[in-house]
Amino acid sequence: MTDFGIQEALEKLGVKELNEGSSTGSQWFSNGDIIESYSPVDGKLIGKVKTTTNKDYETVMTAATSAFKTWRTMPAPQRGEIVRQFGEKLRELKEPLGKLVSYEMGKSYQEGLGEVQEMIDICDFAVGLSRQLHGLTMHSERPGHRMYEQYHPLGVVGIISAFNFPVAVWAWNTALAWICGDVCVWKPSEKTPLCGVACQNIIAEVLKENDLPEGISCLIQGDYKVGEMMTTDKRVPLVSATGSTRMGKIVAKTVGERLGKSLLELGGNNAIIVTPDADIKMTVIGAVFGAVGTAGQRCTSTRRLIIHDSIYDKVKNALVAAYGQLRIGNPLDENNHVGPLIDTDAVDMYKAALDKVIAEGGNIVVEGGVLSGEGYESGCYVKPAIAEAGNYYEIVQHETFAPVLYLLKYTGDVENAIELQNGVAQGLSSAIMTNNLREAERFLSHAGSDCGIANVNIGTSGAEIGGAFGGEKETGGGRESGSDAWKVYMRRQTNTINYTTDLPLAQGIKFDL
Ligand code: UN1
Repeated sequence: MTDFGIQEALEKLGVKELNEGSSTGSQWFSNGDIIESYSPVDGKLIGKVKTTTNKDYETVMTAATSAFKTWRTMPAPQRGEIVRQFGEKLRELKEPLGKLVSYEMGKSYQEGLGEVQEMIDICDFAVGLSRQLHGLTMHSERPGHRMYEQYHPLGVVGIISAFNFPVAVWAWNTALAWICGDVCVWKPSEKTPLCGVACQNIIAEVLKENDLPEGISCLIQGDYKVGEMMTTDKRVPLVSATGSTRMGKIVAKTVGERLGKSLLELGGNNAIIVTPDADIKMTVIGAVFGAVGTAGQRCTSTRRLIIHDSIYDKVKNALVAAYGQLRIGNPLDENNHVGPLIDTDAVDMYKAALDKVIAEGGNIVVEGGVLSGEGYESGCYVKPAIAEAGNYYEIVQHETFAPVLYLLKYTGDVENAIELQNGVAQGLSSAIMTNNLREAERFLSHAGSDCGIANVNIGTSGAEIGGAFGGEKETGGGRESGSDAWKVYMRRQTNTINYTTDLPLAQGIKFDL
């Protein structure tokens, strides 16, 4: 059987020798317990890494804090040049890295490549931004005074990322943090540690070629206990964390207790509203990709479809027909649409969700189930399922990280659909399918969607890096990636300069000596 070029990809990324070893960066070594990374694609062991101990963490932090002293004094456009070189290396290694993402995480090879493309895009964005870290000037109330504000680097930025975007989310954070003058310490998901090693190898080479300290980019490995080393550490002024709402609440509390900053990208419960004026063909493509792409494991995956009763059966039938065409199997084989879930725990959660929706009164319209037999040996392949449900069901209110789509019906005005769409605890991504201008504008208005992302005539997933990415309510409120998301990686300083020989006080206060 072909290995789809996996061994070659691992070699190109310098990840292969890890079958024996324990590297978590080319400069330092971890000494903790071993994490074995098994592929959900075929259940095989890909490699091992050692987790970061408290002592290792101190080594990393010493490297990071000392690197910050060099890095922050380099002009931002020169830091941009380093990020440009990193983007170039990613272009060269796009295929092997996309392949590793696909093999270690389980998303389709196309989506693996797409993820590396997001990394390249954010590098390009950051390079341009490195000449645009603009502050403001304002007029002082005092004569002969100048007042302005500027942005300075923060320090060490801690990044905790999730398995579902094992490389891109790190790049969204680091590319911006680096041009802002920060250094980064990254804890990738313990489910995708080798993607972390591959990325570290790439940036370490760029830093070495430029005679810069590797501490500018550091890697630590392990589960939440290793993450806690950063969340409790005063030397880490900003912790950017992507993952479950449960995890985010713990991070926010721990970082908040020491008055640090946290940037949270947590769960979504994303819906598409389908109005009577929707283009059904576009709706089906958007909904199916949103629900089954990445096997339903994106924060932006479509979990709910809110369909007007006048077109409900038509949309439902079109969806059932489309689901009938889906090919489930090895994600490296480009003939397949849906790959495996990340692990068998995720499969158990998927099964529990289907049981729960039935128990709560739901009606299954596309049957789920776990696949077995040839090609499905890892036990992680499941059938995408569709259930008719009520928005108030406990399970519908909950984010299940799997390809389970709930169909909800609305009657009357689009307001009723918007109410259902907003009627969950999460607030990440949302969409409306309509050719009716009034409905679209109402959805986008202040009385419309309460999510961080609101789309018209596209699905909920597949956001571009140019916009700020993130959501409200239990999604955590953070914004990453494009627009002015860079500001969170810097500290703002207001400066007032007196160029006279008098010292007038603000607010006209007199203080004569
Ligand atoms: C995530 O699911 O954690 O819009 C991020 C998207 C991707 C990012 C998703 N560009 O689906």
